Amino acid sequence: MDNRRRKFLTAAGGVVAASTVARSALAALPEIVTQDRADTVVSSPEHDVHYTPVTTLNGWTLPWRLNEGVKEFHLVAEPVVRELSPGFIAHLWGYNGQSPGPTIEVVEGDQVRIFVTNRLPERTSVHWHGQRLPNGMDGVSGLNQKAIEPGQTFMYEFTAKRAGTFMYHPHSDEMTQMAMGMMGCWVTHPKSTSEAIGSVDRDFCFLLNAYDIEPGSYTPRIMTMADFNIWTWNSRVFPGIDSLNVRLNDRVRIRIGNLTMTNHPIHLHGHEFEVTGTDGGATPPQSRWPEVTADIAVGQMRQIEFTANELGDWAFHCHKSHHTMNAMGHDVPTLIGVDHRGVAEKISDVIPDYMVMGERGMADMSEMEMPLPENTIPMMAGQGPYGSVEMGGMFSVLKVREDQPHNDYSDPGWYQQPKGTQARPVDEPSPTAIRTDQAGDSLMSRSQENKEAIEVQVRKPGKHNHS
Ligand SMILES: [Cu+2]
Repeated sequence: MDNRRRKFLTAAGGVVAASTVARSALAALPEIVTQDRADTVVSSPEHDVHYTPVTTLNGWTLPWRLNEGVKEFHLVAEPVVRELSPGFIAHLWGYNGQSPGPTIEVVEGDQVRIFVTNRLPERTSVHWHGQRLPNGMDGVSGLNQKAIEPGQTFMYEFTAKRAGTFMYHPHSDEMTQMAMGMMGCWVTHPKSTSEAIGSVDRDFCFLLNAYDIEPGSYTPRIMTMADFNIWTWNSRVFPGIDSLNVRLNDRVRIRIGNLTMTNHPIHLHGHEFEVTGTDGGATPPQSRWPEVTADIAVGQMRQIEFTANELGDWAFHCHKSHHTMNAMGHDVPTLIGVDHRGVAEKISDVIPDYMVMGERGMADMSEMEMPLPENTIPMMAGQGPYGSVEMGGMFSVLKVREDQPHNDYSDPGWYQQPKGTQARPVDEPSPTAIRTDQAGDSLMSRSQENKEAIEVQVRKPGKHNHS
């Protein structure tokens, strides 16, 4: 959570780039850079760049080296330990120490060479989702290339022809490898800005992914097709997802890719945005319209943009309510309205730790001191300044502040509501409901009167000829 430390680490990590690599070393494979934590690492490019570098939520950007005009990257496919939220870890597969893998960030027209080393127990390949490239570089094992066997390194090489938002993921035993967390973002910045791709002050990216991890276990079940219980952004769940911290009036771009098995309507509070790009490139400006929720289907990417001109802490989340819920929120019977008095005591005689769940709704679950199995997370765990946010999973906060310095992505803390601008309790006693007796009665009697007539019409169509 300490951005100053993060920035320092990135600056140190960035040393891998061009100038420091001796000529003789360029014959060898590029150095392997790995990341051991799930913090958001703010990119600070070594050289002046004409674009705002992308910030990967709870992720990082892979350093490259320049080898005779070619940007060289080294991805390592390997088992990783990922912290999904503080205190909750998963044994996943990913790249360079994390799942998702690092973001690859280049400029339109760059010649790119990516070395992929396979340290998994099975073969793999990498597909560069959405890119224009030679057919043999598309990464479908068996179709475009031989699979990368464990221990092998393959080289992919192509020109980043089109500016836009892309993903990368295996195209070899996909079901297993994607269920285990193998994926990453790819951003190609335009050579220069245009009407279709303007400049922004903040540029964020993340992938939607999901896991099926039994409470108390560490490894996702890979055969699951629909019944996932951990809904994540970049393999993190709220409150483990960092907030998006911006300055008032910043132009903000967020790139979101979906590699789960279902669609996610991503909803932003307090602002309207436009979808300025898809996985096929920038959307023509004439085709854009304002909205507050963008549905992102499986395999799609959407790039949204808005001006952050409302101060505050604005919720930003998937609108499928089960996707803002962590494990333990599933397969629980509905007990609203059921009176449990006495029942819990009786059951406790047989099952010691028995607890009644959800008789007044599920909100209590967020504050319940329920004994959890080892290594899981309460279904709704995030705390806000006014109590539990009663959310988990795919949820974060857009923090808009007047004094957030440019290029500073650190968390400014909770928003202080100006006096008199917050919903508050009212002390007046609630008046008795006005019963609209007359209207109610007449509606009731009318429906009684009509009942027979309707039944007749239904039973004997055509026999009631009023003409
Ligand atoms: Cu969702």
